[in-house]
Amino acid sequence: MSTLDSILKETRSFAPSDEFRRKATISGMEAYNALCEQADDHYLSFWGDLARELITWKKPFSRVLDDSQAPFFKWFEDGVLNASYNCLDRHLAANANKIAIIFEADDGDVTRITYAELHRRVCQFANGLKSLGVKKGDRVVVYMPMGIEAVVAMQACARIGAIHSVVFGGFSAGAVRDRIQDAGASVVITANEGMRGGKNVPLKPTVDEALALEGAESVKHVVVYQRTNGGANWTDGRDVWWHKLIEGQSETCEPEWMNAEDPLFILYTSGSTGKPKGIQHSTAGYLLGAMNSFRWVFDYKPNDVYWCTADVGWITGHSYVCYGPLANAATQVIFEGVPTYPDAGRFWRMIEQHKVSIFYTAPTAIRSLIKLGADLPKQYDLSSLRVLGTVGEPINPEAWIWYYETVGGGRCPIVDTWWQTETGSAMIAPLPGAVPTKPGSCTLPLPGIIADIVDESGAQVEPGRGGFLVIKKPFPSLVRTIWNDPDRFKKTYFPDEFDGKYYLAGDSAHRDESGYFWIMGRIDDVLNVSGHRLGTMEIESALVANPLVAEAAVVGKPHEVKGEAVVAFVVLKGPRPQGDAAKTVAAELKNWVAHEIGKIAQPDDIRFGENLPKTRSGKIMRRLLRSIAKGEEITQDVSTLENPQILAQLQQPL
Ligand code: 7RM
Repeated sequence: MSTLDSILKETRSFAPSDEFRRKATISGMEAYNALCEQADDHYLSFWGDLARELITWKKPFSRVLDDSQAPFFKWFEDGVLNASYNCLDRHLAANANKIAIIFEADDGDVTRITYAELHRRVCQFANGLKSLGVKKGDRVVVYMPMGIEAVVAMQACARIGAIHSVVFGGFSAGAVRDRIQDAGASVVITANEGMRGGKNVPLKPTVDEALALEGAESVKHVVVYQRTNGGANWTDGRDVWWHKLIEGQSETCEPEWMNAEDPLFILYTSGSTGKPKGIQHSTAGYLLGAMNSFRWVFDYKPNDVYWCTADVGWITGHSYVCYGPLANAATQVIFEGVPTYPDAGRFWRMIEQHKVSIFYTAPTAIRSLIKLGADLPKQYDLSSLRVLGTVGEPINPEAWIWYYETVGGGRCPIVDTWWQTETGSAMIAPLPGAVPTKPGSCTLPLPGIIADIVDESGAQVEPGRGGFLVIKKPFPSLVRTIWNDPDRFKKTYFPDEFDGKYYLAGDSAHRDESGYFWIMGRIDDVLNVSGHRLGTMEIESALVANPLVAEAAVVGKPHEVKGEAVVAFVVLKGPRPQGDAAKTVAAELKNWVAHEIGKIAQPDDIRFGENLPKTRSGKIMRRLLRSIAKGEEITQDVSTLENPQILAQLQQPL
């Protein structure tokens, strides 16, 4: 790939208020720069000091990094610890009665649970798992609705040294089977059903179906949490109710003391091709990344009420629900439901009710809430908020400004956090009391993260040019390997093109004159129009800047002259236009893009839908859109698609 042409022009910048900066843990650019310098000058002691300061060790480590088998790096290798001990036990002296979790169910029911109570429940459930024969190193699949029990299940695994593999509750039986099989899981933890948007979602029936498929024979037991009154089909000897399992179990459970490099969990990610990769994380390095980035990126303080809307089925729900907040003894909200039920004011009402001070969500949720009620936040008291965050995809400047003004009241820094399942914790994000933000940019790397943008020879590209986003030094929370497939790990993430030295993120990005990072999309999504390589994100941002447009996704289709032509899939704020009205709006949008960024980026073809095809975690499925743009029949697996019915709309030419 040659370098990319960057066409997005966004010059607004927002520094933290003096008051915010003064109170922040990392206060001002001097403090940020000092940390970066420390990391540059003494990389190993920088990470070693943090690991000693933040983690409670059973036995301290003697060496920070072993890179003799790069890229299979080992951090803090001879240290001994337990992740669940670090999230629970060590808080009991000072914070036993502090609220750990405020759980709001789909129907609005609220449950509060203290650190002491969470600790008791985790210990009991851990003892229950042990009674089923689960031991250190065993793999346990967690297929649960979002709730306290999902966190208990993960923490209980961590406590006894079992490796959890959380599978998002929206995945199909086939996907569940694939993950069970690859991991060789012996136990599945699930619920009879979940509740989302007022509807019951079956879970146990999907597990039954998965276990009836070939390849799932490793599973010996299924633990079933009774979330609703609905029953469940039962396989005697295999299935056991959660409440029966913990009956009579002790409320204490000595943690299994783990080596720093013992796997804490596997989380499967589906890339654009091939079978899902089992991203394997370590115990100590991962925990350090999650814990440290939580306090830096959110400027976390002990009296904050923090809410991350991600499900535990995604890495965000691991690092910034299960591990980061609990390791910091934070109080957090977790939510079972969806942002639009019973109405599009749900998030804002919950922020008001629980006095949320740090709110972390995805751009896709923000855009859909703008579409459904741009003025709704004004009906709620959101004055408790002090930090806002985004994750999962680039946020277009229009949505950013709305989030900043309408939700944050112009008062709250927005932390746009770039990271991946593979990186385990936030890599590029503003420290909110230090780094001024720019709408659409994830700003600067965290201290200790040596990110860069390079061309295919590994040379740094000049400002304004796009290229491959890489991380040039190993860091503690980086993926250790792909479960059962070290060769694929090496080829995918430390390719020979860069002498196996750089971690290749798979995203394209560019940097502006002040060194800020702008993510342009996945490498596979790049367009080549008449020799200009364009990131999808910039054209999408231009489209969304038009007042008529709520959401847009851009892909390429082959073109005789230009190589590739731009095809845009657009969701309007109003109803989906048809016939001549659609043609008129399409012409207007084409002119708009030509005017905003230039003729080169002008779409040849525009399609309108009521929505875009998205994965369950809200990422747009561009490979599907590429097939539609080419007029191909859709043969891809659409089992992870949230809303399959809109494909027909998008297939309709104007
Ligand atoms: C945390 C998460 C990773 C991919 C990543 C990017 C995209 C995530 C941002 C972003 C622009 C961001 N893990 N991505 N965060 N793009 N700005 N702030 O999402 O493994 O599920 O996805 O998501 O392409 O490579 S993930």
